[in-house]
Amino acid sequence: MDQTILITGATSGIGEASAKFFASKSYRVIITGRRNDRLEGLSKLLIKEHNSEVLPLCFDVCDRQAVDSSIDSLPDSWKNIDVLLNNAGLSQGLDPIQSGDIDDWERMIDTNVKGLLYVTRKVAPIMIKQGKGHIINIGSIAGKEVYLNGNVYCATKSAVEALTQAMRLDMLPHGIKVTQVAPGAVNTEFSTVRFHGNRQRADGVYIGFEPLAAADIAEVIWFVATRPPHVNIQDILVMPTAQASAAQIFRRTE
Ligand code: NDP
Ligand code: 8X3
Repeated sequence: MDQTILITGATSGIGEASAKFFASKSYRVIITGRRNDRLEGLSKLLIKEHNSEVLPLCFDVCDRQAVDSSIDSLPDSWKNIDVLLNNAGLSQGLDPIQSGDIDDWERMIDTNVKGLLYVTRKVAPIMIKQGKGHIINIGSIAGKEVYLNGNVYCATKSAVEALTQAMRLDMLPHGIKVTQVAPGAVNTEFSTVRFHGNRQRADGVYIGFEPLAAADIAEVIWFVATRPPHVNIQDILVMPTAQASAAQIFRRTE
């Protein structure tokens, strides 16, 4: 075990699946998120199933001080982060701009944009110091195309795409790779969070077609993270076969 990955948002969905995938490949995994019970549970599972080296760190990516102190608290033996998976993110609401909830907008901007920046600002200097590293940002089809009522979520994911490109320029002289993985519809807790816990509405998002599973994206993240040192996949868009664009999903009706 000589490679270390720090995953934000490892308590469910893509982040949790990535923690399992990388642990199964003998990576040392730093798992983070706000729900400590889930971090503890995942930690136990990874140790049991893969005999992994796991370090859970409970913090909110929106809380700049907590980000700083959590990463500062890493023991020296855990500070050599090889891969940063900036995955923590969320959507809140699906409303037109004239009636959207401003608290929803602020949560999305704070988490998807500012949170990603806070974590990157702490980890990038570590990578520069060690002369290697890979930052992988989870974008979205929503960052490439807007869709009806997606307004602020789409804007935050457009920001992730722009920041990925900008980070790549800044990291170029330091040999640090920067990649965006942009998924289409993945069946995780994403829609339940978007609809503020309304499971019925969330389940409706995935009816009539086969969405991606979190494990499908974890496998792609693994692929991009394991290319040879001279190869960087800059941007990868992964969609369900039944999804042609942000808003075009072919649903079968029984
Ligand atoms: P989930 O809701 O299943 O997982 C989101 C993760 O983000 C959770 O682990 C959650 O942990 C964490 N998170 C949210 N807010 C914070 C915060 N303030 N601080 C720390 N962690 C936070 O959704 P997904 O797995 O689907 O989402 C992961 C990423 O994938 C997001 O960036 C999302 O935008 C993106 N994405 C998702 C798609 C989809 O269709 N599902 C498609 C394209 C992109 P906790 O609540 O414990 O803090
Ligand atoms: C998450 C999926 O459908 O909101 O990024 O674009 S979607």
